[in-house]
Amino acid sequence: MLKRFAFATLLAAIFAALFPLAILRAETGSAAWLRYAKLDEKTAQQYAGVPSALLALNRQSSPLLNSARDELFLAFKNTLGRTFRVAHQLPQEPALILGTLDSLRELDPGIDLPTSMTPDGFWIARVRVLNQNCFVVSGQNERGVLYGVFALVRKISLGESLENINEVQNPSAPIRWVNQWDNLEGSIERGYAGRSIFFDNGKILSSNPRIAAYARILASVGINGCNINNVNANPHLLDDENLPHLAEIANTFRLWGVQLSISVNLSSPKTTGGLDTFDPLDPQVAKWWRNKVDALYAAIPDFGGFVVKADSEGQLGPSFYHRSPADAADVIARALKPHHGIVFYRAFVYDHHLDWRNLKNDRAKAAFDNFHPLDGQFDDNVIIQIKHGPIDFQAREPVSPLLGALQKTNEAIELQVTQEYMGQQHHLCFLIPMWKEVLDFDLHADGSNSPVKEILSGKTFHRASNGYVAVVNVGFEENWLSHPLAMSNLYGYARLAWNPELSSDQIAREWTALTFGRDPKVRDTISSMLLSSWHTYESYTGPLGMQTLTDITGSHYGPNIESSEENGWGQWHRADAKGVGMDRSVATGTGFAGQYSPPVAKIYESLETTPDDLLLFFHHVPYTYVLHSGKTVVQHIYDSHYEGAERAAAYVQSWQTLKGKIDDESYSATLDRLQYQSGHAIAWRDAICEYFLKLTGISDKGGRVGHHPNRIEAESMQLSGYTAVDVTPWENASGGKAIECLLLQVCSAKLVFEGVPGKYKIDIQYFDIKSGEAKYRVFVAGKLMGEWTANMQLPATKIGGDSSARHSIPDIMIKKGDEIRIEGISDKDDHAALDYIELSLNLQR
Ligand code: GCW
Repeated sequence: MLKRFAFATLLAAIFAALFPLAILRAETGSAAWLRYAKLDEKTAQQYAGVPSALLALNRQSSPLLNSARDELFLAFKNTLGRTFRVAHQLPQEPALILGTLDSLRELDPGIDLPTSMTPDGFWIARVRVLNQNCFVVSGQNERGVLYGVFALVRKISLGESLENINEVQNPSAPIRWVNQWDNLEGSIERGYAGRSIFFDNGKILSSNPRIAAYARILASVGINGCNINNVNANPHLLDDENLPHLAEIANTFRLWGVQLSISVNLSSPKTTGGLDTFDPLDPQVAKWWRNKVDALYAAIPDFGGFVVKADSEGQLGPSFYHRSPADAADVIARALKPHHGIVFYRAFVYDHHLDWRNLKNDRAKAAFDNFHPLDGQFDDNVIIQIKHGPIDFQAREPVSPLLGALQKTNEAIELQVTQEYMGQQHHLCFLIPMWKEVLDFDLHADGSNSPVKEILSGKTFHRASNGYVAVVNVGFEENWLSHPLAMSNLYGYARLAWNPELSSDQIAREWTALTFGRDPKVRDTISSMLLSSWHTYESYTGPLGMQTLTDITGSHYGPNIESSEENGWGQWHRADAKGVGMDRSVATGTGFAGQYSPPVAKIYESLETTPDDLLLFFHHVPYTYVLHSGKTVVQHIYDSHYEGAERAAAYVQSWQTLKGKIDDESYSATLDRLQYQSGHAIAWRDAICEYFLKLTGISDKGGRVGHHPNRIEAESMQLSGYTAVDVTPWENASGGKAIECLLLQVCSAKLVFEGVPGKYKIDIQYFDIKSGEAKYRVFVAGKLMGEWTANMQLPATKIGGDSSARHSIPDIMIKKGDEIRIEGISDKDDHAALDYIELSLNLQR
């Protein structure tokens, strides 16, 4: 047996040597961008001058510096095949020195150190130390040293030159956090990559190795804090028996310079704390928070603080006692203050029982209305955490006016890496270009030039604790975020929080090279897909600032246009037969535009100056209104959905050009997602276009909407076992109908082909319900041409916009008189439902 194994290994080695392409390792994605793939000889050669002696200036054993040193060893070994000789004092030869600025100064009081460094900043340089030519990786603090190491090894992985390097980098802002919305029982609110890595069944998974792996990934891109539980907080996390487990997580995080924080429920003093009140102005309540916080800090001396969601979406808050968010934030902040802890108080406070009939009501106004009057009343260890747009992570929103309105209060922007409204990691949607637009947007907050990124860096209003938070929601799936390209959003978020001046292009190219290698073809193809993907998604979901047009009261995934209307949630687009859009002007609408500073308000107040892509966010117009582009609103809706769906289909083709250039696992997993996305984009396109065609009665100049010459509705086929059903809302199935197999047997739908003989692509639009794995088979002239199982794990409980999916079979020869038959076998709630088939003649020879 052993012999056989050795022989196989030998064969594999010979094979790998002969066919270098074949050694593309199978990858799970668990290493994210820290793969440290081996560099080719030539690239590796340029790092020959990096010294092999390593001096770590590590006076006491410091966990952070140990991590920095270990990371350096690992990266050099894997990328360059090199190892270091560890020195305990400066050797008589060039050395790589790791240490803080202070420890360098101690080693060589004459050393020329940079003077411009801020906490967490780092310095990488070739410099003379005690008359030796050395290579220094230093930090303003220990975390900075670790960040310097990660920056150095990133440069090496990217093949960048280190010659004459002398580089100082400081973070743009001190707050660079992530939030997880993990529940104690192990699910993750708006998480799309499996169960929680932190909790299961009410228990804290404190020794789960994934926690350390996550912390390392976060540290590698400069993230310095992580809030681990859902903002809809379970008060029991604060129970005494949980503290040792939280402490264990903090110990793990500490190795990577990541501070731990948790979400707390403002009603805890009453719900779990034994008091009969949670009134923030009650002295007993203040005492309760002090005691809790003191106990926490006794267990975790560097605990970060709390995140608070209150008076929002059913969470209790200070309004219960007619107190303000400042009263609530400050009582907790004062308990944390002696320990240097902070409170992130979320500005996502709105009434979700708004009267939709009142045209002056507007959820978009809520954050500003609630928090702007309190500016100056928050303690200095409170940070107001503000979603980037005034609604809720839609495909396109204007920048939240509150970001420019808090001048005497700390603030952090909240972004969303988890793709709640952006395709839930089943769709490719790289969000960096969207965030860049937000960060570059000039709010004219202090009269002149004040882009959001400068407000967040604290520069505009001289705030010491501003910054960035992103809701990430990684899960137990090996590659963290499920879609193999989705980690680009976490990478990009962190890179922007560190340096918002980086371009989307640079971020996309860096991430691609680190994740899939430096082959120029791979790098160009993937980064260009990433860069266009947000616009693509926006085009086939909700363009012109209409919002995502998704199922607002359900999954937030597939199309459901009317779900936004006639309810209190306030995500209205106000589409009726005559016009569409929310009038948010001051003159005739809700007045939201007036929350911006005058130069910005002026732009949005007028129809003429509002940019097309936000038109319907700010104005209600007839469908025949002509955009700056020269198109009418309704024609734009049609065109953008068709263009978006075409672009989604083109991603499949682009990706297919990479076969053999990246590892097979990542290649096929991504291909599956992109193929699914292109089918779902068609479902989106048709739902929105057919809806507006019916509503407006205005036909599509391109003649596409309502005309599907290649399409055969399943309900019009000859059915055996299948039954035709009406789909609600009607636009989520072609013709408003589908067929489903309610019997415990094979059902079938068939037709006799009477068209032009030739090679066809057969597209089958079917429905994939989460619970159950229905099976499908396609026969042409009695021959099996394709089969698949509906097991995509979509957030779908019924036939409709969430479940609509497409399976394509290319190049099938079909002759006149051939029978085309689809068979379906249901499983649990998945009734092998079918919408239609399309037969497209392959015109290429
Ligand atoms: O958009 C909503 C989400 C909720 C989330 C909330 C929030 C955690 O649908 O799931 O709750 O935002 O940000 O608090």
